[in-house]
Amino acid sequence: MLMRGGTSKGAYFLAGDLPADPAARDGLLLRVMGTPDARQIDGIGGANPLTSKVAVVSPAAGADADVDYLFLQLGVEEATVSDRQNCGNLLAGVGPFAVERGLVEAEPDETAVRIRMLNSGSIATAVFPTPGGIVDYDGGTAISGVPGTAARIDLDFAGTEGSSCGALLPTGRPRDVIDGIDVTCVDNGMPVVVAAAASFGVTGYETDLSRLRDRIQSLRLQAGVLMGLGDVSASSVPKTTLVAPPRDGGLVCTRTFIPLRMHASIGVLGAVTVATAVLIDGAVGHDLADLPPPGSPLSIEHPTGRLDVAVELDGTTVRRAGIVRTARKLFDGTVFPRSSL
Ligand code: NQM
Repeated sequence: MLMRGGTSKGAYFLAGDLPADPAARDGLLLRVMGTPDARQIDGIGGANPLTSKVAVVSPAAGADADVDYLFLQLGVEEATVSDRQNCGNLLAGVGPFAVERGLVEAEPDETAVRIRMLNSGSIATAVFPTPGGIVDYDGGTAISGVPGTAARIDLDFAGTEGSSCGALLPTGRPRDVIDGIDVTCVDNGMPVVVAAAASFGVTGYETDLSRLRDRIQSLRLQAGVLMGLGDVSASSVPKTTLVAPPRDGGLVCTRTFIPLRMHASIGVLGAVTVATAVLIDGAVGHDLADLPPPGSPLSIEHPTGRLDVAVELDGTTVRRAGIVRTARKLFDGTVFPRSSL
């Protein structure tokens, strides 16, 4: 099934429909997407990392979840398949997909699905409308980066701290210096290196920062080692987020690199992680942020609007993280991958 999940788009599969061997599965998925090719002309990928994504869903192996969700990020020009990051955007489609495929029985009004995110082991709960036991994708909720409105999907996260790195502040410090630039290395669902836009000599409000590519790569390669991720030259994490003072009533303004292209907006768990960093005393961004009263949404400004997240901290312990998204079923059918890479 092809679905839009939040501001991403991807192919959703039942795990049982894919080869069990990860190498065979990854080879098949590359051919499904049309990777490697800048235009992905011979596959169903959309020539961008945000539309070159796969969700693999299966009945839950443990009693603490209803379904298991493995996220795979495919390269566009490079033949890479990575399970080293979560995707909170495709996550928005997992609950509806589980109902559509009969893995979860819908309630008559709204349905809550507990989803184990296999990439990190953490659990998310998705709540979405299912009037009469059928998923309703239509509704009045707008999210920046997606035209029109759709049904609201509430996502609540548990245990996202240190999802890939083992600790919220993987270096043990709220601030490090790399290449002479102050950074905060942080992971509350997504490994991110946060740096002030000004320390790169830019405002952080630009729409094209491709000129920073080499400096971003140098920063993230060194940060990857400090964060315990090892050699990240072929990995989609850590991401890098440049922060600047808000200029649209939000918490902070961001420009995010995934890992080297600029994101059209910002990822869900990326936004949760950046908001978390900014709340921490001594972290990069804390001083330039406009902190709202406790309990208010934290609005992350990005190139195409704002993304509101909820994060509550107790020192450096995360008490709560959540977000509102939408998703839509776009197509359900048979894909015909080419026979070899
Ligand atoms: O941060 C893009 C996206 C993402 C990931 C990325 C995501 C998240 O916008 O949870 O959703 O950071 O590569 O889908």
